[in-house]
Amino acid sequence: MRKKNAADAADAAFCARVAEGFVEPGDAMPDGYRATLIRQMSQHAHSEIVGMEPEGNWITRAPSLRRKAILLAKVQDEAGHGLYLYGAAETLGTTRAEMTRQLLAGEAKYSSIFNYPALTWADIGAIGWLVDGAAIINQVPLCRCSFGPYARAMQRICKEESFHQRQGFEIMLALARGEKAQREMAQNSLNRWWEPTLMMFGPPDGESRHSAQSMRWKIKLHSNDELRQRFVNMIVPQARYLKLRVPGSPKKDRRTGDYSYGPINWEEFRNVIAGNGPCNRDRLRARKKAEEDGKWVREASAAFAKKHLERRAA
Ligand code: FAQ
Repeated sequence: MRKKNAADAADAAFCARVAEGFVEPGDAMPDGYRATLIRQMSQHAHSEIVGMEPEGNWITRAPSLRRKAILLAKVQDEAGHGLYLYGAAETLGTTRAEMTRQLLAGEAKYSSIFNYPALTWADIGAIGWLVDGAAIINQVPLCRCSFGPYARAMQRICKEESFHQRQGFEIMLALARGEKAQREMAQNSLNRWWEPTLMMFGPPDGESRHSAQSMRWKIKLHSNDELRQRFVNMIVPQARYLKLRVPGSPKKDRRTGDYSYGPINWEEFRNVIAGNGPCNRDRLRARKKAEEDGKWVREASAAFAKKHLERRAA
């Protein structure tokens, strides 16, 4: 009993500490706080890196030089986001090698959304508009999360995500104003990406095992369902502007202003995060190949850094 009271007091003291300002890497923090941050930040970093795959697949097939240059820059941005996040997670005592090992061994998750294929050019529009749109809704609050390096990484990332969402919307706009076949391609993409995008926010609040503690620690600022609703409220008017039909025909609640959505197939979500989505195996195979192919580059840069340090010491 005395032990429990002491643990509760320590937890209350840390929650009070979190309310005062950013926690920095050298500060005292509970083991659970550190472990939760490493889990979430490494999953987030893996999502950025694996998230390059569906769009990267379209760089050689972009319909014009302008589209190709923009897509190339966007995919490079995602790589940069992964690096900021791995770097921020490393300040908590883990290493990039260990995080990569966990991803390749299937021990660490990455966002469910990247296990769906990009089948048409309109999917590149839908990924920018919907997936980056969801990422912004989820990540803008994280700029005010309690851990300094994560919050600062998110500030840089969110600026770039806004550009990503606009480029996706602009692709959809061009298709929506195009010929019948282009409008159908855009509608078909929205139909396929809508539900998987809603799943990105995580399971319903009643089934979210981490939310309560993460919100106490300000690692998360809003619940999964709150953010999902914000996303729906943002996208429905944009879809109407594009003259596209959102699946499920959302209705506005006059009292709250919220649009309805769903139902969401949570069985499919569980199946995808268990490794059985349409592209899970391809995604991990590509990461394993990249790790193997990049081995000589890592060895060469480590040898160069060692030589440089030795010269400086001499
Ligand atoms: N996919 O208790 P909760 C992007 C897991 S970046 C896979 O609610 P939590 C940019 C969860 O890990 C997208 N797994 O969990 C881009 C946990 O399993 P665990 C990534 C999911 O952490 C755009 C279990 O379910 N963004 O898109 C998912 O409190 C275009 C129970 O769930 C972030 O990572 C899911 N969707 O809340 C890049 C943002 N949802 O670990 C390229 C930061 C839940 O116990 C192209 N992360 N799970 O085995 C977060 O905000 C949170 O971690 C949530 C999940 C909201 C994702």
